[in-house]
Amino acid sequence: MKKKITLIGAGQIGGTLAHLIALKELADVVLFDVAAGIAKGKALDIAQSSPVNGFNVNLIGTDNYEDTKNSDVVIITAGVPRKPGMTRDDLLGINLKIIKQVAEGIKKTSPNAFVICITNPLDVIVMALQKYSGLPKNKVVGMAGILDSSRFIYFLSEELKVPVQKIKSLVLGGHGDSMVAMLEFTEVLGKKIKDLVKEGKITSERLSQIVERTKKGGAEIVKYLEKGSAYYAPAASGVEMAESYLKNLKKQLPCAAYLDGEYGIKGIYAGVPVIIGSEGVEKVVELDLSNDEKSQFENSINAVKDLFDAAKKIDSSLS
Ligand code: A3D
Repeated sequence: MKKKITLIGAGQIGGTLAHLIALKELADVVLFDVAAGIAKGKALDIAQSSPVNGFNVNLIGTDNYEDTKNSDVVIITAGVPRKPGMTRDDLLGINLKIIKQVAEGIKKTSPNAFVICITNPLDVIVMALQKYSGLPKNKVVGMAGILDSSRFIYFLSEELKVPVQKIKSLVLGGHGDSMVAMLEFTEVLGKKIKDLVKEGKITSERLSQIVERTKKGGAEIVKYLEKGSAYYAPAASGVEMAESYLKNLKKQLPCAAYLDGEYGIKGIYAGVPVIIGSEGVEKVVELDLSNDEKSQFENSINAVKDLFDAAKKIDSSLS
């Protein structure tokens, strides 16, 4: 039987998700948006490309949660994106309200779905989504680390003139300026990046600049676009998570997952490597972090905690 993916939010990322899912024939797609016309228009437009691209996927647009019923995967991008000069945290108040509505909608219609949240500020919104919906913590997860890691890998590949496929890395922690590029786990052509620094292939200053550019990777695009934020790479990252779940690929992917003592942290969502398979988040992978990475990671977790405290002030039901 064909799988069903619902996309809550049919904006820039939602539309791109729908297109990628259709091209991959991953599942039938329901595009849901409070602006029903946008959801219907994009679903129809993508469906009309099926004779050209030769995919066989059913696409519909709607503003009715009944149409999303019994989805296998729900990907949430409902909310407001950043405008130039805004931080992700500036979106908190408005996106919390939106996510509360969404949580109620999916809890009623797709309680067994694997739910991927993309709405910012990511770590706090995914945590609020889990609390509002009451869905199991292993089935509610946030997308950010794949995107941040992908940006870092791309920048390194440009700098070192090495294909992206030959670079391994991961970016962990909260999805904000405190995110941590894990240099001990960064390898280029099988060599640790730190050894490339020692060999003089890249200076530590240049590497630091690339890490900084990665942290500000979202803002760089917001500045160019002027109206809205990145969507191609975020959508590609969301699809990778959905695919690993639907096909039980058990890929290890950096995602915002609920921490229950892993890395010495309890009761909060943050970016860590996880295994995604048919049970959802099947395992949080605990890496042996260096002291420096550990302290940067803890610093990032504290930033997420502070923002969650701010969320609790906005809505006391999150306490
Ligand atoms: P945009 O193109 O504005 O689409 C958002 C859509 O959500 C709009 O079509 C709205 O009509 C819709 N919407 C608003 N309220 C509701 C609701 N209650 N129910 C259903 N739909 C609703 O934004 P976008 O697609 O560019 O970005 C979506 C979100 O993703 C924003 O919060 C961004 O900040 C965030 N984002 C996250 C990342 C991460 O890496 C985590 C990257 C890029 C963007």
